[in-house]
Amino acid sequence: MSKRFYVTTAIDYVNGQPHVGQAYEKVITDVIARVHRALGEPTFFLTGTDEHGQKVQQTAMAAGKPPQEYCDELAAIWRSLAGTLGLSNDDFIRTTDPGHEAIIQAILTKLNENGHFYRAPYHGYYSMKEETFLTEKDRREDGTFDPLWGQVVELVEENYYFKMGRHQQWLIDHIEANPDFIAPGFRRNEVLGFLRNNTLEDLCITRPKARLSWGIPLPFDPDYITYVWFDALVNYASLPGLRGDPVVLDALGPWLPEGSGIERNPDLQLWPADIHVIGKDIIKFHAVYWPIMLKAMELPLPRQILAHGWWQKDNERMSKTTGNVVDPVAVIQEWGVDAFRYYVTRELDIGPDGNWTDAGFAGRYQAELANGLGNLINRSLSMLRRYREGVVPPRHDELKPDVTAAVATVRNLLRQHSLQASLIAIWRLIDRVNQYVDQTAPFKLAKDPAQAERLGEVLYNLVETCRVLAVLIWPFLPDTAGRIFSQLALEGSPDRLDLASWGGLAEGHVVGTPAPLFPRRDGK
Ligand code: ME8
Repeated sequence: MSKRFYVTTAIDYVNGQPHVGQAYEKVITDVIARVHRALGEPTFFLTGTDEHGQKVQQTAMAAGKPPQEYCDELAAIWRSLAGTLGLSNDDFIRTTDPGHEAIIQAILTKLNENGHFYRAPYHGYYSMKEETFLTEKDRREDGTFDPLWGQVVELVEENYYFKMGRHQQWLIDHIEANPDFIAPGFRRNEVLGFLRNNTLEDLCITRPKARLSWGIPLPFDPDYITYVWFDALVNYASLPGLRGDPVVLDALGPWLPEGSGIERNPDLQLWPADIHVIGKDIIKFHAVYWPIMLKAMELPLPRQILAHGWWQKDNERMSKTTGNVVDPVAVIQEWGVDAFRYYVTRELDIGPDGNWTDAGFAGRYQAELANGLGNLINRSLSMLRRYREGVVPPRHDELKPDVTAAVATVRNLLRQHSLQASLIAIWRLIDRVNQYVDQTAPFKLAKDPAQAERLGEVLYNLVETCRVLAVLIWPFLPDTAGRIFSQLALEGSPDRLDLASWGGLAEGHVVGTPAPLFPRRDGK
């Protein structure tokens, strides 16, 4: 068995209800996973929850619950969100899984024995909210710290540190030699600029248990727990390891505890990850610390860190205090999952920041989904049933050149993970074919018995295009794509791009009954 295409999302903190930014990231990652499946590549898609650390401990305390109980409740909400979003994830990791904890401890032991850590006192400032140490450099001109850091306290404590100095140059070389390692390009330049102009400070990888108890115990010092980011980043490799990925298990070697019950599975080759999809705020962790951790662990680096932008609502930062956070579940309940998936991938390219507006959402729903795609499918099928009792006429290739060109364009764009551009190209085809209906006017042809053959030609072109469209939209709108296939009375799922070649509908096949794909939302 060959290596699978392995794609991951950031794992979400379970310190509140899911918001649209987290949901967006999961959707674009799901589309990428489905694209690779549609291209016929064995694929593995991982998502999950980040459950340790100060933020979660504080939220659990505020809710009056023991952290584990609190996490169990919240993780159930996140798991169900994956279902609500229509994700095709192959697994769901929780950092409180005992298997993950065992792997973290094995890695920490290995790195400690190999001399990557040292213990030292620290005197300085600490952001409770971001769980980060701050220095004098982080002070603003007036001597205060940016409110984004939340409460900043003065700390004196001993901790364990990961030595960074020896890693800076090879990491710069790696990023320079691999132009696709960090995408988009402007993010790559930011990381390179940071690495070239700053000396990496050693990374503090512990917190004293006396101050923070909710974390994975440090295997070689019972007074400490593991820093939440060290624990969280490893999820990408621990899950493959737990499922028996030989590359990960070889790196863990003798450090894996006896009796862990993990069995090698040579058929499951996941590591290295092909893409880590993350938000712009956590690039440093993924493009600097994570590669260095992997190098120290003697594991190959991921092929790409793909950083998306952030959503605002009506041009303002979404925050619980302002109360303007878009709730993805409420949107899906009102509009349907595919409307949500469509809006977020169509509105925002992967990279820049985006702006959610309810009017923009409703506008795209009405114009592009209901009047564009939905109307085309509905009228094509309705006419075939009305004029031909649903029986597919003989093949005719009038739209073949347009459809074939669009399929080739979309296939290329999908390979590059240009999701927004793919949707634009698909909708260009939809518009073209809606025009074709207006130009050929099958409703007029139907009135003239002498035009019966021409009517058959037009109807074939229309329903065959509907079939191809189902295949093209499947990675983005899997539910709608499946419904188009069932309205066409086709067996199986439109989940392979190979099915997009022209001429798939056979003469004599009888299609089913059309039903509106995107019902009118009155009052919107
Ligand atoms: O950072 N728009 O978790 P998280 C777009 N647990 N994306 C957004 C967003 C917004 N408004 N707000 C958040 C964490 N995100 C860590 C990750 S990975 C080993 C550990 C994105 O719940 C954010 O950029 O704060 C991140 O990629 C993801 O949601 C989870 O954020």
